[in-house]
Amino acid sequence: MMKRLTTTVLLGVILSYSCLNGSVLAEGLRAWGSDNDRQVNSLPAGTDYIAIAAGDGYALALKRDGTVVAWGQNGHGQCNVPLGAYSAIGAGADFSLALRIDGSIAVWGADAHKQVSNAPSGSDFASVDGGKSFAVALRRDGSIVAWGDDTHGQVSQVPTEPNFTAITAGDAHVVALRSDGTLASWGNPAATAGMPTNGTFTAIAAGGNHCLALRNDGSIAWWGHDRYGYGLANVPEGNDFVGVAAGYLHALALKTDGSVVGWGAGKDASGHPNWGQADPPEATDYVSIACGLYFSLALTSVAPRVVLSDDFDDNSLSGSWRLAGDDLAGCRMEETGKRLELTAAPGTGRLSAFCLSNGWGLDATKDFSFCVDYHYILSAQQEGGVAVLLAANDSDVYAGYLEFGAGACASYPYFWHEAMDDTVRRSSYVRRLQESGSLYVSYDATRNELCLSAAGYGKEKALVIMTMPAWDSGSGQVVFVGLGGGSDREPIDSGNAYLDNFRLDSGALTVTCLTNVYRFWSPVTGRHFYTASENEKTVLVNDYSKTWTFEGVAFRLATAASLPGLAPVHAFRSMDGQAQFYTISEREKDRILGDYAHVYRYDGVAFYAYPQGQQPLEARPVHRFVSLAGHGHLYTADESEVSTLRDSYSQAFAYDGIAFYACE
Ligand SMILES: [Ca+2]
Ligand SMILES: [Ca+2]
Repeated sequence: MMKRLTTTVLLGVILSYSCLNGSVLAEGLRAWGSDNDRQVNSLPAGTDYIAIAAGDGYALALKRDGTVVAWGQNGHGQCNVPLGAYSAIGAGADFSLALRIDGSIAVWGADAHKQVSNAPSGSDFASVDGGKSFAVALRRDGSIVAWGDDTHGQVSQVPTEPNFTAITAGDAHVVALRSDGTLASWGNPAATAGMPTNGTFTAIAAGGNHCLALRNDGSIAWWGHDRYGYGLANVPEGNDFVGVAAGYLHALALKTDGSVVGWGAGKDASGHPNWGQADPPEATDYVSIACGLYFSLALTSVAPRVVLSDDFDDNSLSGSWRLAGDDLAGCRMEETGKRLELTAAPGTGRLSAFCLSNGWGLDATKDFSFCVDYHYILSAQQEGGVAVLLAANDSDVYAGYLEFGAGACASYPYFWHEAMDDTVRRSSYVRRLQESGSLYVSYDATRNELCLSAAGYGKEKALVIMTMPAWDSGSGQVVFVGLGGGSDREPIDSGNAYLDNFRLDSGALTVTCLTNVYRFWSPVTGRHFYTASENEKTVLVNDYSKTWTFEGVAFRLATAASLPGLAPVHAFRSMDGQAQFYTISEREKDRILGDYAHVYRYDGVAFYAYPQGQQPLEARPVHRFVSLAGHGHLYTADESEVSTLRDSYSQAFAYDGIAFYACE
């Protein structure tokens, strides 16, 4: 087997994404091709990656906070990232490079040609890359330095001029880009032969024995040697490319639409060295690309977290809301006529009804903004109005709340707001001219400034500016949203008062209806057992401790489908009651109901979690393993347990992938 180098580079690939207000674009990892060293299937979790680099059988990723993670082949310690904060990374065949935030170079891993121990000192470096057994670095002044193996002059033939803007190392050669857009390459003559000498280029990549460059018209140039005839010269045509990457025997290009094409070895997966490394998963969320020896790696954009909105059009209240109020019989708020309508029967005293956020709240340590359309018809007979509500406590909204809305009394229509906390009650009225419009609520957490408006978000448009009321809240920094209104003794007819098109435009949602899922292990049967029931947990701990060892909280899941993206997790139990099985996949559920009805009985929806692809940024993957000794399934959100099981217990447990994403 040819164990040669590979390298990768991704260069200045900047795509623009439109994201929803206030959301931060995060980037995740995707890999494909050979998984011999688990470089593909053991990708680090999480998002917030800003750069990637791929070595022979391992890879590096840089996070926004300056940490570097490494995974895959670690025979030379290339994955043992030294502690520190970094600003750039590069991968050699089996050694790693990174720039510390002070601009100095860190190198670790294989050192056969002193590619680690001979790294230059100084703190004026802008980028680094590794070849098979040598490395190259670009200084901030545009000059280049190389060290390590010099068999092909890849170190000694470095141009001395200081006008380079990018470097990339192949097996035993280097491609560099000058500030005027021209190319330079040196080292292994076979790999550098045929370099274009005309034209202007914007990106470069160096592979095993070949090179790639992106012309400023968006097309791709290739040169070098296709040693084993894998069709490296078959570069894709077109002028819509924004990035290139080169592996040992394959190549990738990133297109303006966020898709990736591959060519060379591994277009299909029909045997060595065809591992599918040049066959990227079809998607348009690619941000940048890198090639390893027989695998490929990419940064992908992660959709901004789902923002809650509701047009109230289907005439049934979604799981995001629940009805509340002091007299729902006399005064109703219901989704009907494609809106959230308030009606009231003639009654005595003040009646109110509202839809309250069901199991979600807004994190008031961060900014938030939301709006809702209103309509309240002018009528001399009616008193009351429609309102948005912020509450401190979702089980007792009257413990502390703020209401802001539109209403009318016998003489005139008005906006009002009312803040309630322990001791102070404030009300104020402002005349309004329109019977229909929008209510806007926005909060600036830094200034602790809450703006209430009928004209838009922010201080400039506010009717009322106030600090967040000092509620004595049981929920910490979470506030709950309500939509509703009320009547003061007078009937409200259908169509006279309603709210519509709720939209959360920014803000962090907090799931508030979470439950602990406890895990037990039986030394008798070797099985794991999960329960969200405090009673069951207490009974097992107190009365069955010989049979069941308590292992603590496994993860925390939602008890209601309170947020967009949450889906039911179905529970099954074996006929003898000993084995449990959970799935979020409706298809898997149906298959078990159909094909395994003699093994499992359906226990219903146990809780709610996120299926892969719908999870918010902070959700935690729950991994599923199956016991090879027939002891059922194991679920864990503990990444170190996942590693231990995969590294040391692969004879006992087979990894079954991510089952679902837990809220915490
Ligand atoms: Ca509507
Ligand atoms: Ca609805």
